[in-house]
Amino acid sequence: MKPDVLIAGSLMPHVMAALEAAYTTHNLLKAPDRQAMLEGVGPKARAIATSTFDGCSIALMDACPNLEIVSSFGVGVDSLNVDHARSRGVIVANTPDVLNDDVANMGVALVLATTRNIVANDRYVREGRWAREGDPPLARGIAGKRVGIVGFGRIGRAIATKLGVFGCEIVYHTRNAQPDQPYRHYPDLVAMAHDCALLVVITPGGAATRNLINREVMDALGPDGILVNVARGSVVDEPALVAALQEGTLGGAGLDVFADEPNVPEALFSMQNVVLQPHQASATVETRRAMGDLVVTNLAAYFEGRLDDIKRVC
Ligand code: NAP
Ligand code: 8YV
Repeated sequence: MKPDVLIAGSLMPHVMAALEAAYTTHNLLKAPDRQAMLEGVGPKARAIATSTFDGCSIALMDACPNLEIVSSFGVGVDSLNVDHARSRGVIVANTPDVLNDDVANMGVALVLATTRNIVANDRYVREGRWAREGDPPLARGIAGKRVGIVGFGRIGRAIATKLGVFGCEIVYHTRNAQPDQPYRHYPDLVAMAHDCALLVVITPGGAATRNLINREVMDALGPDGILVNVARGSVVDEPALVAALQEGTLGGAGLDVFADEPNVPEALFSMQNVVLQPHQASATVETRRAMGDLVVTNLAAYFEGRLDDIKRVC
């Protein structure tokens, strides 16, 4: 008999097709009465397939008393209640590594877009201002600049390698130093911000990193400093960021993620020194396909008893 799998997140068509072929699926997102579906199907569901975006609430897990595994689309697990899953002995599988390159590329793209005024200058040309007013102000280079990476895991290290090619001096902040890395570790984030021209944030979200980038960190980065966030909106104190940009105590920002997506503080819209993205760091055809494949292969590894092949956080 095929295992019963609850679909609790919006998944790509190729993922849905593979899951529907291998399991008896129950799509909560399409249920006319979600509660009724949960009451009927919850007790027999052995797996939940979801995404970082849609998450997996404690109530959803607990509506599935025989749950064995949650397989999620995305590397971030801040929306998946991992501690609760662990306490129940439920495996939480995610999609690490396959997105490192594209997420790191977005970090690099935001570094270049903010320092070189790419978006503001694009508008300058389209609005006919180049012809009317002449060249825009000079931008800033990044060769020789010190860039602090906040969070130095799979993606943070990929960003370091890529920015190294541009001649940046890389330093990093994490809770634990990584002695095998050739870069300076700063245990003190404010001290690192003070010494850097740019910060690139790529930690997990969740309680441990909430508002890690606070006003003190932004002030240390300073009026010429640039903050790039490809981690989670929750890692940056967003009202403090808006205030620092409005007051000119922070030089600019490149933001892929926000505290209350898809809502973005309107004050940012008119700022020429800010580049905004709608949470697109992993959003390429290639990477999203690979992430989707991993949602499927993680479940297959579990149900085929190949537990060592599961990409999992618990
Ligand atoms: P990872 O390999 O687990 O690395 C996480 C890094 O963050 C580690 O170096 C860790 O070091 C550090 N860290 C954790 N808590 C910290 C804290 N309180 N203070 C300072 N550093 C801390 O994760 P990854 O695969 O690189 O992914 C990182 C995150 O990127 C994901 O969790 C996700 O939220 C985000 N992400 C965003 C997008 C997007 O679309 N924008 C796409 C993919 C991922 P220590 O444990 O030593 O502190
Ligand atoms: C996706 C992400 O946008 O992997 C993550 O943690 O934030 C992104 O890759 C997200 O997973 C979509 O649900």
